[in-house]
Amino acid sequence: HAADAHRTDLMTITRFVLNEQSKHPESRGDFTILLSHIVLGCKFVCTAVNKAGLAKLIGLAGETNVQGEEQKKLDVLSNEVFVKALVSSGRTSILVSEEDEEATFVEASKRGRYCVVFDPLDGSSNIDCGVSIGTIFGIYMLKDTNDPKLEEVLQPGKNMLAAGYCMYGSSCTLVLSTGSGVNGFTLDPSLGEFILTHPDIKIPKKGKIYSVNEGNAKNWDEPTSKYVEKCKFPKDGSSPKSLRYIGSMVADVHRTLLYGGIFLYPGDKKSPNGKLRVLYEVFPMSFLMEQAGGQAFTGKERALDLIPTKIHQRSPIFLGSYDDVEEIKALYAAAA
Ligand code: AHM
Ligand code: MG
Repeated sequence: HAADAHRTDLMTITRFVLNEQSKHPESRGDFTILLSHIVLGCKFVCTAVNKAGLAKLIGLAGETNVQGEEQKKLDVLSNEVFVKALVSSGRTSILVSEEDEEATFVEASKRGRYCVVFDPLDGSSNIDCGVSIGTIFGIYMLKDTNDPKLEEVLQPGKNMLAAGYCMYGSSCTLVLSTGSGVNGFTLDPSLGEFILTHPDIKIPKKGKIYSVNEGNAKNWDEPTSKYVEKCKFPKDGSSPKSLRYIGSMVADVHRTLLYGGIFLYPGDKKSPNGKLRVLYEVFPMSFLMEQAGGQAFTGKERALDLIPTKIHQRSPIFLGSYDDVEEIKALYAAAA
């Protein structure tokens, strides 16, 4: 049908979340407002990332700006945009960003019910070669708006109200869960709107891909080594898994979510807690995995049960298809 070539009923992310929130009578639209500020940040970063390569090549922005100051690095710029957008939303009280050593406490007049933990531009070492990078975020609800304390964000990931990421790749894709499934939205640049393109994402129960930095194998512990060995030389007659590793968490997790398989950043002898940060990398991605029917494990426990004590704490992480994570859990249980 010719008519099918043009969709006329566009489910934007705002409309989608408004629909979802209307199921909760206590909802006052605050969440929708908060989310629209996060979306604004994502759109800004998307545009900045797309221009980055060009700006360097043809000196669009040049090395220095009119004041003679050096141009801000993309990750620093992205952080500023997110912090300003979140504060001005009037819906946040505490912000934790990968870029800032300390948490930001929002001034009383602009405070709201939510705390946002985020990595404004993850995988930034990939910028200069044009590989996909992303923004990751998690949202907690405050107990007491009048007296926000750091403890509000030092909570297990299962207490998150919502989590998501935006991937700046061949297209700009925002994946979100507010605790009832996972949905993916793609930015339509001509509309400047995120449109629902991946409704109700479910991760395959078992996958054919494993994703890990094998350059660290020398220092791995036994369960991780055994697991990766099994991926390559399965003894049960199944085919070996394929290896895919981009080195950009958002891209590696996005592929895992859509195609299935497992993503791991284990601890090792040199870094017992691995590399990835609990609050704004491990938790949001684990939240999404569980919501999509997968699992997330730290090598010791369900990732979302972990209680962080520091805002920039790290943890080993194994996440992905239910059956694949089940295997690594069994290996750690056997080694304990
Ligand atoms: P970053 O916050 O410095 O960008 O580091 C985080 C990134 C993740 O996106 C990715 O999963 C990981 O580092 C890759 O690390 P490695 O290069 O050690 O494999
Ligand atoms: Mg990061």
